[in-house]
Formats: sequence, structure tokens, C-alpha cells
Amino acid sequence: MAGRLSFTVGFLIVASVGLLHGACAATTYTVGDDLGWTVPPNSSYYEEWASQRTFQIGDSIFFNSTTGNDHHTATEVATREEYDNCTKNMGKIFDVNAGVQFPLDANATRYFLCSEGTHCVQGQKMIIQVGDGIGAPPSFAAPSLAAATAASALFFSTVVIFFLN
Ligand SMILES: *[C@@H]1O[C@H](CO)[C@@H](O)[C@H](O)[C@H]1NC(C)=O
Ligand SMILES: *[C@@H]1O[C@H](CO)[C@@H](O)[C@H](O)[C@H]1NC(C)=O
Ligand SMILES: *[C@@H]1O[C@H](CO)[C@@H](O)[C@H](O)[C@H]1NC(C)=O
Ligand SMILES: *[C@@H]1O[C@H](CO)[C@@H](O)[C@H](O)[C@H]1NC(C)=O
Ligand SMILES: [Cu+2]
Repeated sequence: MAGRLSFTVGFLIVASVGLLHGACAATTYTVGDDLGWTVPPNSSYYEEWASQRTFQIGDSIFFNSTTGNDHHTATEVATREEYDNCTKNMGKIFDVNAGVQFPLDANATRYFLCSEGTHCVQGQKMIIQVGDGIGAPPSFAAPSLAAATAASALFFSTVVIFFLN
């Protein structure tokens, strides 16, 4: 009887430790930690930062740029080639001076850069491998389409205003 009870209690403890561990597994990483998201001291800074961490589904990355007067963006581009090229005006562009968070919602390899001036060329860029890194981020297509729609809406309203004047 006593043996059975302690077995049950032991099982419950193991089960709740397992649950706690599961609950703690989702982590929000502040990109660059105390440095935040800015022009780094060397061009491999953020790639090193990311390679020292293990990202998994459920985690988030938070871009914070509060120091200095420089303006920064967190731009996600679709391919390694665009990343290597520091391609601008593609993908999702977020003004990060208020901070922006990206949920890592699927195993994928994701490419982020700052599209201000030469910041990307100076190393303000980062590759995030989520899990096994296989596959495209599912959140990529829809928001970039929405951004394209917004851009063309802006273009057409500009054209309309031009003709009205
Ligand atoms: C880049 O800077 C960081 C922080 O100062 C340093 O830890 C790292 O070794 C540097 N990497 C290179 C390649 O110089
Ligand atoms: C961004 O970083 C600064 C400096 O470390 C900190 O004071 C601020 O609270 C952070 N902002 C957010 C929204 O976390
Ligand atoms: C990257 O740059 C190379 C060389 O300038 C160019 O040929 C290529 O089309 C660019 N690719 C992208 C995706 O921007
Ligand atoms: C994501 O990758 C990890 C390996 O890092 C793997 O254990 C897991 O099953 C993968 N999840 C999905 C949904 O593919
Ligand atoms: Cu920047």
C-alpha cells in the first residue's frame, strides 16, 4: 500500500517536472542581448550570437533598438542570396525603434537584416535556424503579400492625388 502510494506520488512529481520543463521551453530572445539591434562591433557579431543559441518552435526573437539616434529596421528576406546581397525593399520591413517580436512558429531557416544605409553590409544581419531549419517560414508569404498590396494602394492613391492636382 505504502509502496504503491509512493510510486504514485513519485510519478506525479516526475510528470509535473516534465510539464514545468515544457512550459519553460518557450523562450523570448532579445537579439544581441544588451547590445540590442544596431550596427555591431564586427560583421559576424549577430551570426555568432545566433549560432550560440538553439531556437525551437514556440520561441520568439525580439528586436530592440533604443540606443542612439540611428533608425533601424528588422527586414526578413526570403532567400540566402538576398541575405548575402543585403537586398533592400524586399520582404517584411519593420521599424524596430519601438521593438518588434517575431514568433518562431515553424522549423525554418530565416534571414533578417537592417535595410538602413550600409548597416547590413556592416553586419547588422542574422540567420536564425529554427529546429532542423528545413522549410520556409509559413508566416513569410502572407505578410509580404499584404505589404505589397499596401505599397500598391499607396502608389495608386499617390497617382490619384497627382491627377487631382
Ligand atoms: C565580434 O565581436 C564580439 C564582441 O566584441 C567578439 O566576441 C567576437 O569574437 C568578434 N568576432 C570577430 C570575428 O572578430
Ligand atoms: C530595449 O533595451 C533598452 C536598453 O537595454 C531597455 O531599457 C528597454 O527597456 C528595452 N525595450 C523593450 C521594449 O524591451
Ligand atoms: C545578388 O547580387 C548578384 C551580384 O550583384 C546579382 O547577380 C544577383 O542577381 C543578386 N541576387 C539577388 C536575389 O538580389
Ligand atoms: C523541428 O526540428 C527538430 C530538430 O531540431 C525536430 O526534433 C522536430 O521534430 C521538428 N519539428 C517539426 C514540426 O518538423
Ligand atoms: Cu540599422
